[in-house]
Amino acid sequence: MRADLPTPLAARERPTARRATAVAHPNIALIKYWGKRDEHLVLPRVDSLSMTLDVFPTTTSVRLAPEAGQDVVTLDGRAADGEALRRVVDFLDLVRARAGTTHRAVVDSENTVPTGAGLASSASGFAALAVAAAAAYGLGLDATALSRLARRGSGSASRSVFGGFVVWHAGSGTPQEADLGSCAEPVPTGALDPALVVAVVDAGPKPVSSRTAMRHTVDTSPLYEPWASSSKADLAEMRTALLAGDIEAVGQIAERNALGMHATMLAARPAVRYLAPATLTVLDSVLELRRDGVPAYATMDAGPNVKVLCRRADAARVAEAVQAAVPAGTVHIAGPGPGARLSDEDGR
Ligand code: 2P0
Repeated sequence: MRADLPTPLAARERPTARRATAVAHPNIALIKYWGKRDEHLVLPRVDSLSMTLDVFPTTTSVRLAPEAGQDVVTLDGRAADGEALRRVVDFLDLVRARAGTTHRAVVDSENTVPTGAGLASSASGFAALAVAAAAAYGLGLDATALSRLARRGSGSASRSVFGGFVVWHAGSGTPQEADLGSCAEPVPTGALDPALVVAVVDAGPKPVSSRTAMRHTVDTSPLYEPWASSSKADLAEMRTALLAGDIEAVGQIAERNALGMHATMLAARPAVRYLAPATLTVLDSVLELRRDGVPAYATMDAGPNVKVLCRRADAARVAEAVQAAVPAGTVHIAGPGPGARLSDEDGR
């Protein structure tokens, strides 16, 4: 008996090894996402709006490894463990459930953004993972479905699936209905030639994850609900300002929305404070630019770094002023960037 020959059934069961690589860029919210209504489904309490950047891409490859007993995840050349590994494995479990397979994967992800520095590495990371994993497992999803899927890895990743200015709808109704409705889409804009000057004043990891901080803020901050309702009005005004190509209005709305979000955290009990002395130094330099007639407006995320919105034509001057304010910091100029996409690294 030739027991070593594969039977037709065994041959059928052997999957086609699939591999895909995707690239995604981070995004910076001008109307912030802060607070969830459903932790498991990653449903936000508020709509948010962002600009996808053309700097700091994440490249992620996913290779199905049917022979493997567990997922192998490498982040920036190091084996992932703990919370980072758990989040990737949970995400792959979701993809596997949809693909109807239990095959493990080998994931390799390279970030060019300083991880954990409040520069949204989880947005580019999970957007790239969603696109690569969906392709490797053969899900055949369109961009909207990819955005919905990326959201489950990290909320802000739903926005990085699209390029340029993007709105992420909170979704409404039952959790199941909101799960369907909560995805991102591009936002129409008028003539706008924007830049975001990114001032990295501290590239170290943040003391509290945004996931933990937003939960704590929703649970304890008396300022959370007022901010969330004013954020709705901010979003409506932001859409009008973008359509009009009015960079000053866009900047004013973004700055007040971000400062309001930080106010909710400062009022949490106990307070969560991401803003550092160097953050305020940059904010002062932005005020000074405005006094000198340069439209420049600041926004900050879950970290001390500052992103300054301005006209592309003013970006070099803004970068110079910000760099002079924080000589020890690193300053980058970003423009609007592309949505997440498969790369042709795999011969596509
Ligand atoms: C934003 N941030 O809109 C806001 C502003 C930080 C401050 O999205 O828990 O890493 O994975 O959904 O996406 C950071 O939150 O949080 C974030 P999870 P995520 O960009």
